[in-house]
Amino acid sequence: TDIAIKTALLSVSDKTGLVELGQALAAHDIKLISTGGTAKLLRDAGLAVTDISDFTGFPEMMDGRVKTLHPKVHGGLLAVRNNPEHVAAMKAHDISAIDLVVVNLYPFRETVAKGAGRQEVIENIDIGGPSMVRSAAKNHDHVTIVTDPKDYPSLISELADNGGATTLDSRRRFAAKAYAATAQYDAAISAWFAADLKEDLPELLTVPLKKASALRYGENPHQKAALYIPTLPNLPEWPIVNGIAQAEQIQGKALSYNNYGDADAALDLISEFRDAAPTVVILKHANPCGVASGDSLIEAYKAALACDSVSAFGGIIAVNRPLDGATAEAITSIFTEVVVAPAADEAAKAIFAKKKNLRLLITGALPDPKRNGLNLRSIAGGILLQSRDGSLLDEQALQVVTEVKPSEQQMKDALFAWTVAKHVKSNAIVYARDNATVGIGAGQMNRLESARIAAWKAEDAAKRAGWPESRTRGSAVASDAFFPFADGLVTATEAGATTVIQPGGSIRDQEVIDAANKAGIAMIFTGTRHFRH
Ligand code: 93A
Repeated sequence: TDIAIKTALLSVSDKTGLVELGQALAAHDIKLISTGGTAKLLRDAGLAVTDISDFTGFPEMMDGRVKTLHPKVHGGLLAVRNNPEHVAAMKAHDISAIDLVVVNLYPFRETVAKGAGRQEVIENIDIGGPSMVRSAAKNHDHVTIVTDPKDYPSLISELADNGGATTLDSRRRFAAKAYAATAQYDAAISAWFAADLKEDLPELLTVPLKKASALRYGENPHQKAALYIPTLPNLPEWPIVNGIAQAEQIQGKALSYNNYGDADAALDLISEFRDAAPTVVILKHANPCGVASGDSLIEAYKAALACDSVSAFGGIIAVNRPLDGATAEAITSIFTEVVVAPAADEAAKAIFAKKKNLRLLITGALPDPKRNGLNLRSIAGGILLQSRDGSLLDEQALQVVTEVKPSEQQMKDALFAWTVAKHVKSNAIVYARDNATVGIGAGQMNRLESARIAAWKAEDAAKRAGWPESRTRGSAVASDAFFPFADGLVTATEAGATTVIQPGGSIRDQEVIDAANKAGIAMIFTGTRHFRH
């Protein structure tokens, strides 16, 4: 099953390592055939090359659109060498065998990414290249196909060790990689069409994904897991952003499956504060357990921690400013799993260096919270796809529905609570005061219980800290969806909330408004809900 290479066809856009490969092939007396630019480079390096037009007997034509699309090429690739009929056909039509194909394709993705116009993008859809890749890969019993310059060294050493021949095992591996490459290539083209046609959710979802790293395990140790990242061109509808998957890990153990999910949720929330005062998010199990803004990161961290210092143990932290030494010092005073920051100064890095397990992720500039995007979720037998919840507030839609109007600070607190509530699992109730959350109720099956839990947690925090009263007194409370009954709102007012922000839209809205008026508090309707399941 070892096949000695006698003839090689080289046609590459990325010319990295080409000359070294050509020299290695020539050293085995392998005949080289090449297309225009590739042939020129090999020839300039002093190698003997047959032009593809001499091989096919046809000129390269139509701006290079037709170079290798010829029966002499595809017959030479597809012929089964030990099939008498195939051999007879080769003889009859003067087709000679091609044993090795080295191809990489027109840079379609890169052309889209650099913002090229439609015509240039279309011209960079490679046709002849993928055709050769597919022909050679199909016939891997006889033909070797290499599509990635990173594989040249292993090909060169295999030929050296194996007397100029390749093994079936390596031809199969190269073939599998080759089909993955053409599949990704076509998926990128299809995604570009969907974006060009302004299809938010395309007819056929083709997101080419590449395994970026194997994870130790999934949500639990008995589950397998890996991180895949899209290899799409940068499209307005599906923009590639500085996400957690792209963040640079400065130190600490490898990220786990759960770390990725939590760090992503933390980054998503801190991004809402991209243009705000210094802000810190503390998060556990995809839910924030403290968020605060302040005059400095350290102040914001202390205020965020005060919301729920118990849950913060083993938490994920995200900040919206370059991390400084003082904040790093405070963070390391309790066990923390992951810290996500746009940047970190030397002092902060030095402090973290002492905590070997702490993972520090540097994201660069925080992504735009309002950006387009897609959310995927798998269900048994399918995948649910939705556009990202990029909206936050339509200031025009805000409506004060009570006799009492919120003060400026109450409005500020209400909007702060609303922003955080968007990132809390439903049913979400968030109390906030003085630019900090003071009680968060997450993930309950009814809204009343989320309101109770949040108030209870605030009370518990006050007891622990020795404050005279719960900080829900005088707070604003946000609900991610409307109150279906007045009871949730009553619980919040009993806890001392003086402002409520919620979408509105329940058939019992009037009941809820009446309860707010009776309690003498202000209520704001946003007109938008933010379920997060
Ligand atoms: O325009 S094509 O789709 N038509 C072809 O027949 C063809 N054959 C090879 N593109 C074609 N190629 C591509 O040309 C290869 O995939 C490779 O990317 C590129 C190499 O061209 P050159 O050797 O002139 O730089």
